[in-house]
Amino acid sequence: MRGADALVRSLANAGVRHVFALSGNHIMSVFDAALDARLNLVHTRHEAAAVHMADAWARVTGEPGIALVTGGPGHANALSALYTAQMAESPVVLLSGHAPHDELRRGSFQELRQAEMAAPVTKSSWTCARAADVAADVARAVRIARSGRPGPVHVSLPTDVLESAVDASVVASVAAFAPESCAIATADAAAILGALRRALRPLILAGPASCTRVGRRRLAALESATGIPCVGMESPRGINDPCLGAFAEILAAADCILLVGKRLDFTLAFGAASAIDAKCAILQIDPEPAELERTRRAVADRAGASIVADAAAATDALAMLARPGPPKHNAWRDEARHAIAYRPPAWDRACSAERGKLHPVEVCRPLQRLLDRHPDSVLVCDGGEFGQWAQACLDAPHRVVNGVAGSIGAALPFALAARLAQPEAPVVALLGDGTFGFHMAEIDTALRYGLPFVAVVGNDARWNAEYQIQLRRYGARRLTGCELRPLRYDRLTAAFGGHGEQVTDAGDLLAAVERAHGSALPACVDGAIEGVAAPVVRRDAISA
Ligand SMILES: Cc1ncc(C[n+]2csc(CCOP(=O)(O)OP(=O)(O)O)c2C)c(N)n1
Ligand SMILES: [Mg+2]
Repeated sequence: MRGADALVRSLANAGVRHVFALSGNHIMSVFDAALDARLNLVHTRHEAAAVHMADAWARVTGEPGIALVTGGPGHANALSALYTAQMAESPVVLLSGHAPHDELRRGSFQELRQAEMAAPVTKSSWTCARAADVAADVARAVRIARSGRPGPVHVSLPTDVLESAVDASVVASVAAFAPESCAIATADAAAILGALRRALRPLILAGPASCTRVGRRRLAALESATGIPCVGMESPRGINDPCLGAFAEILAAADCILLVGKRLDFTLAFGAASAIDAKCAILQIDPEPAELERTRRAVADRAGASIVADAAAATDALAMLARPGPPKHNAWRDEARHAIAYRPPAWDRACSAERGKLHPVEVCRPLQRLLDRHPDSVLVCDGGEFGQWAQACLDAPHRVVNGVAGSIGAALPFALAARLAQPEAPVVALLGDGTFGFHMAEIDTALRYGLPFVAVVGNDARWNAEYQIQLRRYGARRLTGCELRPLRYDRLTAAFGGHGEQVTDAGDLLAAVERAHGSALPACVDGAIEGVAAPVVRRDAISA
């Protein structure tokens, strides 16, 4: 048995079924070993796409997502996608081939300080020291990725580690992959519930890891047990996330906020009085002491309980301990739910001022019918302004959005991995035209592996988010360089062998999307849209 065999057997024993990979000299032993294990390699067209797929797989299934790339440039290509997974709190493990130990610092082929490069975008990052450790290392990587605040982990695998002989006894046990847990003490949970009950307008905010389907169910259970509004936040728009409607009003009115695994970062204006009332008490439960310390520094005068515990387990523990809240909270909760569900009535009449073009709302709204058809539907949203409209207009049991990272480009790999995770449900990805270009070669991967999805492109022939910044900041006479050509992304998809249609009339959209879904191919519906700014939802008006 080689190190590579110990690696794949350990993964397969632990229940890993798919590894998202891109081949290269350093890792061909792993490809070879996978043949004999029950491990499917999804061979992608770009290393970042492989990591994005592992990320989406993790978010949709709750299982760890594993990516495998080659050393040097393969590893470097993968790194950007780790940032998206890190900010989304997604348990991803990146395994990268690596130059052999005995050639290091001698100018080995594709030699690179890989672990150091990956360190800032991972929870932990190291190079496997010897073949006998490889199985234990991968198990430890998965364990770290899933423990505490979930997130990516990297292990570099030198070729000597993968190709040397090892004893079969080194194969890792299933238990070695299990996450470590940090529960909340009952007394701490009771104290927090007490503080929330005493408040007039309490609010519970959760982070990106709580925005998966399982996470949202957990939050809904806590809301129904406590009667206190529980809100998951996963957008770089933070309090201006249009998918949270008029939430900013509620946040500003709250007098006691519990952060559960939610960072007091830029998404909450660092706790500034512009977003959160200067007298509002801030309680926090977080797996990372450093995060608690950061909050205490930011809001020293109003920091309440500050507890080290896992967010998911603490959410469940609070729900278990909670008694029905005082009646005063019912009206507040209804008010919060009403604000979050609010969308400007004008959206119902939204239509484009330009002939042959659609308003983003006209593209998004009809798709809800398709998403509602299945209990496991997946909604993927990505891109600039169009992605914001999509998130604001649509919902589905699984939402995979580009997230707090604010990094565009992952939609097609996300959709492909979501299809692998949900073989029967509609998988609909909404993305901008600029965003489509990042990973369009993955349409080929989708075809090779039989993984259909429907991509709906809001095509405004622009990097509109940046165009809108130029317009706001520098004025209409200083617009520069953000135009794209009116490319036909439907035709590009058809050229790959997929299904493609263009829509220029709102009335044709649903039928086109139905045909795309029915084609059982990776499909693109190109919606020619007017490039309008993303919405900022306020109850009195929509401002851009
Ligand atoms: C990886 C990455 N590169 C660049 C950006 C900056 N950026 C944000 S939105 C955007 C434009 C996206 O264009 P498109 O996908 O067409 O969406 P639109 O805004 O036009 O609706 C750009 C360049 C980013 N957020 N992430
Ligand atoms: Mg665009």
